[in-house]
Amino acid sequence: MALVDIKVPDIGDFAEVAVIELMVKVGDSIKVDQSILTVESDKASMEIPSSHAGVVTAVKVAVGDKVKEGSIVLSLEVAGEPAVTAPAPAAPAAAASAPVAQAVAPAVAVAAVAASGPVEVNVPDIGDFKDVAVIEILVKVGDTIKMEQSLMTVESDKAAMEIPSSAAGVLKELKVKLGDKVNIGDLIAILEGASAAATAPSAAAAPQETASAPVAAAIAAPAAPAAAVPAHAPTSNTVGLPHASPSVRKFARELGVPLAEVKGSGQKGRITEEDIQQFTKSVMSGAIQTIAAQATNKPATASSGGDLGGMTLLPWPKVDFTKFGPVERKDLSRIKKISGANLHRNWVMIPHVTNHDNCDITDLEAFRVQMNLESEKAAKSGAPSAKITMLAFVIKAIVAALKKFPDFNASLDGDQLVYKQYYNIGFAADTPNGLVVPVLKDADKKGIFQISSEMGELSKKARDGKLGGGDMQGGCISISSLGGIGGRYFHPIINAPEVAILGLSKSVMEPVWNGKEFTPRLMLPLSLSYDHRVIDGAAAARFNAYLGQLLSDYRRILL
Ligand code: CAO
Repeated sequence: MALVDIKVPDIGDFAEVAVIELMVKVGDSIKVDQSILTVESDKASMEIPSSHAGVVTAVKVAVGDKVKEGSIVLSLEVAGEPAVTAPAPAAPAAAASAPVAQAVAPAVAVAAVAASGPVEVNVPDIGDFKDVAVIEILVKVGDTIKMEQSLMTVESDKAAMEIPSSAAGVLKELKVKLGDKVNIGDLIAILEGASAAATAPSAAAAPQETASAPVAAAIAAPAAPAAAVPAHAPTSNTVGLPHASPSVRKFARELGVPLAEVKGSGQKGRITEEDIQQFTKSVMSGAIQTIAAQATNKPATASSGGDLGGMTLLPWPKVDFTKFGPVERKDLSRIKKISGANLHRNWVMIPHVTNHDNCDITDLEAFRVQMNLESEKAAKSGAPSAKITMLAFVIKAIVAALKKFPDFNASLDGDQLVYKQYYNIGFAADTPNGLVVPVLKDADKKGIFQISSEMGELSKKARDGKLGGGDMQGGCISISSLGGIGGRYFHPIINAPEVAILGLSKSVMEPVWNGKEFTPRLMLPLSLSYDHRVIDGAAAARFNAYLGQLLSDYRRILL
């Protein structure tokens, strides 16, 4: 046993952040990457994970303290470690599990600074974040927006941040909706009768704070002067808006609890997990009704069932399992929590249909085995060698099928389809912490050996928990292969915003009628789930049949 000090990791551009929530106490056993406290700047809150597993012997900070990168926050008794001061967890880009946040300066208003003209509000500099999801919209069309008022909350898998407006005026149009992904520069709102950031008193009034605040990039519209952007992130522009950490917001969303209706018991009215639980209990017991339920006169949380976006759901069964025998409780892993939420959304929002087919891979498997034998022999005489996998052949074949059926290489974006002209293939990888989907990039430009070797590297990174955000982005279609494990056909869930996913099951020798007799053939089951809003059943059957033809006679790929 040794004592290890746990420090605040790289928290981006923040100089100092306030501790707003302690999530562990002396005596707690904690795991690596478990969130230990929540810190908050004036714009983003983030959870700080532990770099080590062990038992907490001392908590070195209190709620309200200010901390920065390198501040010691906990002492842990760690098994089998020399007494050290633990290095802070690696910077976010290097460690997928470290929290990351950038202060969000006000959304950038561009175009006219004139008092009455329309003003476009764009996503400001949000640091390294890409494709952050809009999880809350805090205003509605017709609202009078104040300078620096928060317009919406966006969330990555690590931090939630509010996007403030850099202009005042009446909200004429919202350009995003819940669930949309946004990036720096994206247009999010149009204000009318606006005065833009150039006139913001806070921009001029707080020079000292300005010096230490991150500077937002101004995104200029063509032929329009970019409005001056206050570099200081405002401090008290969220009056009346709920304050809660990312995990509490997520918890509330999972239960369908409207955060705006929950009274926070934490510091400065911050909403805690207990507040959400208490609110849920009160709704379930009928002590209170949500505003939505009052409107429809029905109970309305996910846990209570009720009216959930038109679906009437039964309450989740609440069982005291200990009545039936001993049990052990374990927290869901971070990956399981993230993938679970994604799978749930995709399952509920995408009308899935799955087309099942078989294809004859007897010759292809014989070729693969022969190539691997030759490779092994070559390796014995010192030549470079690599094992080639069936999945690599399927990836190459699926690229050919995507080229023939471009609808499968599309994504829905509102009323439009985005047709991709690149071929990045995701593959589900089973890891000790849960399911992840690394993406093999530019598969059309790579040969079978290179695909096999890159897949091997990505799978290893996945198992070691070392995949970076970029390794899991940009997929066109995904493959979920359970072939090495077993089973006969399944119904894979589409990885939005992709429109299809191919499931592979275990290939087996089967008697196949060739017109004259039954012959033993190695048959690979293909289960193609598709988004029926984009792909018709006939197209899916054709895609699967074509893929089968390619795998049955790989020469066809050259045609
Ligand atoms: N039929 C029969 N055997 C198969 C097969 C198939 N369709 N596909 C692979 N195999 C065999 C291989 O021949 C290999 O056997 P040998 O070791 O004897 O050569 C073994 O299974 C392992 O195959 P592999 O090393 O080629 O690995 P893979 O390409 O099949 O899979 C990966 C790689 C990362 C996809 C896999 O490790 C994995 O994580 N699979 C699970 C994916 C998953 O969880 N999907 C569900 C998601 S939805 O809930």
